[in-house]
Amino acid sequence: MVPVVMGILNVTPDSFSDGGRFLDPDAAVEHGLRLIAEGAGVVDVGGESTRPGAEPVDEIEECRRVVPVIEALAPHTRVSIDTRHPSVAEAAIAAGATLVNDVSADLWEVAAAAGVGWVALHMQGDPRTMQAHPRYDDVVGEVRTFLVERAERAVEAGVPEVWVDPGIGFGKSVDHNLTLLRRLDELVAAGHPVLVGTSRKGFLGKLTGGAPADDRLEASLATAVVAAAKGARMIRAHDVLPTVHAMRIVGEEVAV
Ligand code: HH2
Repeated sequence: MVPVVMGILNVTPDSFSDGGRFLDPDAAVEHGLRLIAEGAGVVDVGGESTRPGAEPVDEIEECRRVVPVIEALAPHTRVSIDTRHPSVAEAAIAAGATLVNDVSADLWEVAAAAGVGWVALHMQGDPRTMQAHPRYDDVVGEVRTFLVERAERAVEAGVPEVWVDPGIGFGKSVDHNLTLLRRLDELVAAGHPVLVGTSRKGFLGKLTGGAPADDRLEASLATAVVAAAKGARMIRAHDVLPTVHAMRIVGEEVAV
C-alpha cells in the first residue's frame, strides 16, 4: 500500500523551517496548490507553530490565518487543520477541513460532533518546554498506551476515522525518536492507521552533523522510507514531490 503524503502548509511567522514564507494568504494558497500538484493527498494547514520553544497564539489570530486558506484549498483537496484549539478546529471544519490534526490529542469530541477524521499525536509536556528533559522508562510502550487509550475514547465517541501519531520531536530526545521509528511496527500493530512526521526536524540536523532545516531532505526521506516500511499509512512532509516518489517505490514497487 502506498502511504498518503500529507503536505505541510504553515501559515505562521515562526515555524521552524518555513515560518514567514506563507503568512500572506495568497502565497499560502499558491503553495497549497503546488503541494496538491506534486501529489499530496492531504494538505495540513497550521496557524500556530509547535516547534520547541514556540509561544502560544491567540485563537482569533490563528483562525484569521487559516480559515481563508482552507476555504480556498478545500474544493481542490482534502484539508487537515493542525491545531490544539477547539474553536480553531471548529472554524476550520466550517471552512472545509475534514481531518483534525490534533497535537493536543484532546479534541476528539470536536471531530465526533462534526463527523470528521481525527489524528491523536503524542506529546510529552507542551511546546514551550517539551525538549528540556524528555524522560521515559519505555518510550514505545508509553506512547503506544497513551495513543491507544485516546483512540479508543474517540471511537467510542463516534469519530469515523482515527489516526495515531507517535509525535516525533514532541518531547523526545534523538534516541527516543530513533527508537520510535525503529519499533514503529509495534504501534502499527495496535490497529489504528499511523501517521508519522519527521520532515526537516531537529534530530535530523543533529544526526547529519548540523545540517540546517532546508538541507535535511535526504534525512527526511530516509526516515519516511523507514516509517513506511514499518507500516505507516501517512507521511507528513514539507518536500511533497520527493516524498511521493519515495513512497511509490516503497509501497508499490518494492511493496514492503
Ligand atoms: N509536527 C509538527 C506539527 N504538526 N502533526 C503531526 N500529526 N505530526 C507531526 O509530526 C507534526 C505535526 C511540527 O512541524 P512543522 O509543522 O513543520 O513546524 P512548526 O510546528 O514549527 O509549525
